[in-house]
Amino acid sequence: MFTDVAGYRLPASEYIHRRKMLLSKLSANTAVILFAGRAPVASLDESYPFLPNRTFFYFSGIEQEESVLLIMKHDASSESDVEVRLYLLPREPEKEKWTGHRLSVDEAEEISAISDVRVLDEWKSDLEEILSNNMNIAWDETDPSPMRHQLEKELARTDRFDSATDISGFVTLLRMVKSSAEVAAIRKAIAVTEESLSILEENLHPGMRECEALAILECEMVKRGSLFQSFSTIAAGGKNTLCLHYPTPLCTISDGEMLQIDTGARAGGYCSDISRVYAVNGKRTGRQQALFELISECKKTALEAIAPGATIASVNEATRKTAASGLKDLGVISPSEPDALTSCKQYYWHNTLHHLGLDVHDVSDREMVFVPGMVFAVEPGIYIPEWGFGFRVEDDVILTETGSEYLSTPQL
Ligand SMILES: [Mn+2]
Repeated sequence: MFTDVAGYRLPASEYIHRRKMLLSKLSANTAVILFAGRAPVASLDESYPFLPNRTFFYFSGIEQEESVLLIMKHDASSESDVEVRLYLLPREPEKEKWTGHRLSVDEAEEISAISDVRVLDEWKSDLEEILSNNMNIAWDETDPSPMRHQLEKELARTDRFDSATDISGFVTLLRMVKSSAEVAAIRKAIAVTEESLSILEENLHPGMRECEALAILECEMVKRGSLFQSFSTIAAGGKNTLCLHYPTPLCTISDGEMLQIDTGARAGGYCSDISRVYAVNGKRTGRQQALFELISECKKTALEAIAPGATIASVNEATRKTAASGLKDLGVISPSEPDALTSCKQYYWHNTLHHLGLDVHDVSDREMVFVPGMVFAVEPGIYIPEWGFGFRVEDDVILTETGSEYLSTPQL
């Protein structure tokens, strides 16, 4: 389940509002066609978990395979001359015995506030009607689902392909600014992550394996209803902290070593993304403490730089400056180095922040100037091979009218 946390859901009014925003951008005689997609095959009859296409989900709140959303605007001068339809696989008790409950018409309407719910069998003939009526087609060109590729073929056959409008750019702009319901979902996801982290912290001990830490975290998040987290949790100990997306957490973490955790529960489809570092014996060494303090300093710089009018590049630059001067103070970069900012890049080599939402690295226009309502994961990270470790500390932040505010509780 994508929505997770015991069915945590955004109110249906949210989807009504989003569809209204989309409709306001459409010209007359346009049909927006969006697909939920299906779980990709892993091997033979085994599939990867199903996660809905985010554009489809953003406008419907539905997370059922093979569903189709159709939003039509007939007359540009009339706000009411619109139609919204949802096409779903029909209820089939025999199949549901194998693969679980399918949504009824009433359930789908309750989630999406779409009253015109049809069975998927009707989609083919309805599409033919749309095409024969010469409606303009709009879709999400980034959608890799088989049904969209099928439609692509259909449009190529009727010579309509080049005239189809891609709405993904506009949807990106909508998704970059979060509503209060979206922020509430992200807060819920953060609460689950933080509760799980605090239980992990109580269970840390020298000699534990990275996978044990990972298992404790996943157990606590799943227990709280977050069945599919925002991404695969990273648990790296000792020198493995030098690998950003460390994929093989099987090593033992020895006395005196640090454990890097990068994790995030999901709620209502929305992600959290939090990184913490722990000394497994409960006490940071001098160098570990020094690096932790420098990263905290970088985070403070980033928080001050995240303000209306800033950009991802301006926050990166401000934060790297703090990192460069700190690394000089620590003697990692030579005090006589004339270009500390360039030397710093070998220790601080990833971005400081990314947008957070339905995707963990959420859709964004990277050049766009920050406006209130944007939510970021802020994760300054410094990795020092000469010291045999490095880490990042990551918190989730919202931009308000005046500046940035923590959504998560920063680590001390
Ligand atoms: Mn992150």
